[in-house]
Amino acid sequence: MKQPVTVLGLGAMGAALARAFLDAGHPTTIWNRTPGRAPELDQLGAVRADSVGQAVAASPLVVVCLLVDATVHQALDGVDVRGRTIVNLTNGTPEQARATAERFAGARYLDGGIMAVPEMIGGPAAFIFYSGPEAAFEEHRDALSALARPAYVGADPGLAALYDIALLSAMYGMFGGAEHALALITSERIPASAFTADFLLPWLTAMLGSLPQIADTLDNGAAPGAAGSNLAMQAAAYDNLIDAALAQGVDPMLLRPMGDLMKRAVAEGHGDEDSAVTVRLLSSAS
Ligand code: FVH
Repeated sequence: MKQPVTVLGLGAMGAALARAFLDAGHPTTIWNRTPGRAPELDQLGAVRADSVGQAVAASPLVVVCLLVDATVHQALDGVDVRGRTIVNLTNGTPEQARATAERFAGARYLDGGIMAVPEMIGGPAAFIFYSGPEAAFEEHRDALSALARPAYVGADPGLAALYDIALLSAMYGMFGGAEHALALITSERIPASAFTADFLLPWLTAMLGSLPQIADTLDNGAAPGAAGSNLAMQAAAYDNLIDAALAQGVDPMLLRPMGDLMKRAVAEGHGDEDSAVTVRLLSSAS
């Protein structure tokens, strides 16, 4: 008999999580603010609770996947969570996660960050960060493995959100660059699909290969100078990116901050270093 689980929230992601638990054979109780959402789960054997309190009472493991942090507090306001393990997979900040952990002090609270879109849940590429009491994570590791590869990152409940937001920030920065590239290319009516397959994806993949070197510089403090692509050279060429965008009628709003940061690094005497120095400038900004 697999461990019974409850899923609160049956949006695109919550429904995918519930489906993965059902596929793995977990007796699954579901609840959603708007009744009747994700009707396919009923055919798969889910038990639909009439109230959030009834749903929480049904299982020792309660997975919450609502829109934002405030909705978690609204939905669970006044609900008795004592004796439950609450796993909150709703997107939020580290500070929100720590505050929510205090709010659920009567329960064991794990915060999580889902690194997947709904279609990836239950598949090999999906992973989920967890943080909070390690014993609670270990007790439920098997059940949580039905959703995605679990990655426990520490006892501080804010850590999973920090990892999550770090990866989302990297993704949005990368997409911002790619979207700008596509705006340039389509400004000349060049087909976006062929450009993406033949050049954009291979180029980004190759360039991502420089990340371990930057990370090594950050970890080990050594900044021996950039091998073949120092910051002074990059900053000098960067004006061309802005000028070309303007000439093509493309707004360079996504590119400008990166150029400003590189120029600052050069002005502060780091022209012969690699991009690790810009990480340090960002970290010291606050
Ligand atoms: N979908 C994705 O690609 C991403 C992947 C990474 C993780 N995110 C986060 O997952 C959370 C849920 O996202 P979702 O895709 O399920 O979102 P929706 O389909 O919009 O469903 C939202 C659910 O939240 C319920 N809800 C909203 N407000 C309240 C409230 N005040 N009280 C109770 N429930 C509430 C909503 O219920 P209803 O509108 O059907 O009544 C849905 O169940 C999210 O944090 C993503 O950032 C997804």
